[in-house]
Amino acid sequence: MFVDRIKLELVAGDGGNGMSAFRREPYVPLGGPYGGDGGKGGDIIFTATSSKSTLLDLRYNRILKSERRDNGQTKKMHGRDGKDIEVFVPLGTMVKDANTNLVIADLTEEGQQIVVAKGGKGGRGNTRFKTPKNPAPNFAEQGFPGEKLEVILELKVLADVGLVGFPSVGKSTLLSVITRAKPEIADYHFTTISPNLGIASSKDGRSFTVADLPGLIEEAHTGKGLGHVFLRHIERCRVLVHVVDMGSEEGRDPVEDFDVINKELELYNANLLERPMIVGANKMDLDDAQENLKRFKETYPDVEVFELMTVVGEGTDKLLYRLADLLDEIPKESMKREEDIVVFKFEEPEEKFTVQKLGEGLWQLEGEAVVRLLHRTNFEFEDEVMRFGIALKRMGIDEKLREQGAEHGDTIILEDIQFIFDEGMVE
Ligand SMILES: Nc1nc2c(ncn2[C@@H]2O[C@H](COP(=O)(O)OP(=O)(O)OP(=O)(O)O)[C@@H](O)[C@H]2O)c(=O)[nH]1
Ligand SMILES: [Mg+2]
Repeated sequence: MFVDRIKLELVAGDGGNGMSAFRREPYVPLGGPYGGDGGKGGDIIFTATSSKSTLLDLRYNRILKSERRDNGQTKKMHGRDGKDIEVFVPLGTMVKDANTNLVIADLTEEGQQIVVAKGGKGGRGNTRFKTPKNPAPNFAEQGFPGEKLEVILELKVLADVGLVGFPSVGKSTLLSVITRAKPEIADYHFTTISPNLGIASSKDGRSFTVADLPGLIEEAHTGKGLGHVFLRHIERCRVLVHVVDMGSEEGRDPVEDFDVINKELELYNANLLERPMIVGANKMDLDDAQENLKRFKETYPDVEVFELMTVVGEGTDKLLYRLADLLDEIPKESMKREEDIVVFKFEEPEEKFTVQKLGEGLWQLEGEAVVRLLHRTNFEFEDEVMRFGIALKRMGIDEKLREQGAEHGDTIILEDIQFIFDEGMVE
């Protein structure tokens, strides 16, 4: 089966904690802070490669986790960084955020890379917090969490040529005679339920990829039949071959068929009709074919038509030449996607705090941001203490304390310090 949509859970490694340590050496009497930074967590990186053509292997490993990282060490030693995970995906893979559906990356070029889930930064060791006011800080930062997200990988078939048309008109048969692909061929509708891809070449050796797409029907653009799922693939083809059952084998009128399918393409994406399209007039061996063809040409005088009897492989050489010529004229760049690509940016997780009642008049305050603030404050200085209080208030901590029933004079514990809840403090 051609896997073209897959959901993955990504968990990037957490950063290591910073170290709080002091220099203790016999002949260094006032040894300063000596703790190193924690290492950075591993990233999860996606890389496009032409050596892969499906997302199949990713099916077996739905959760990808990169390494969490070492803590900082004494002697200012930096913790080792976590190993990155590199995920190889075929050209044309689109990575979307599963929750927002935003496009994170569109990997279309060989070697193109993007960090999709970023590992957490390492916490800073106490060496980094040394200031003239506080030459011996006895604290270090915790490592930051790595990013977690769910993504959807979508592979749009990167085919030069897409075969479109009603079911059972002979698209798969055509693919089977011009490439080595072995798609299922049968006289019932929707034999092809996912696209098949093959490589065709003209007699003078110009090769290109051809995708046989599942049959379209009226209202396909609204999801009828195999609907949207497959119209998606058509968007990426540089040239379309509209296969028509000129023999009218199933009693439909090929002149109408052509119009119905074109409308569906247009309703799905108006740009599709601007794409070069030629007609493969198939089943020319059937009785009504010649007459239908005459009518078809009269109705659509500007459309380029190639007569085919794919079942015996007739008419395909000329078609392949023409396709190779058309493809030569269309630069690959012109097929870049029109939509805006939103490049994903890592943002620090939202900083929050929690307030918990420990006992009568006793509260515990926790949270990454407050701890960071605490570490930045030197309580020996009145103005720093003041600034600390104001910052807590701005973060909404006073309000939260009050909400939970704290009163003026209560004791607040934050890490290893205690302070008094002072309602009188003004900004
Ligand atoms: N008489 C005749 N029959 C053909 C020709 N080409 C294909 N067929 C027959 O048409 C039927 C449908 O062919 P497929 O190639 O499976 O059609 P398809 O367009 O891929 O159909 P879906 O996958 O259902 O969309 C099969 O029974 C083929 O043998 C042809 O040139 N002449
Ligand atoms: Mg088919």
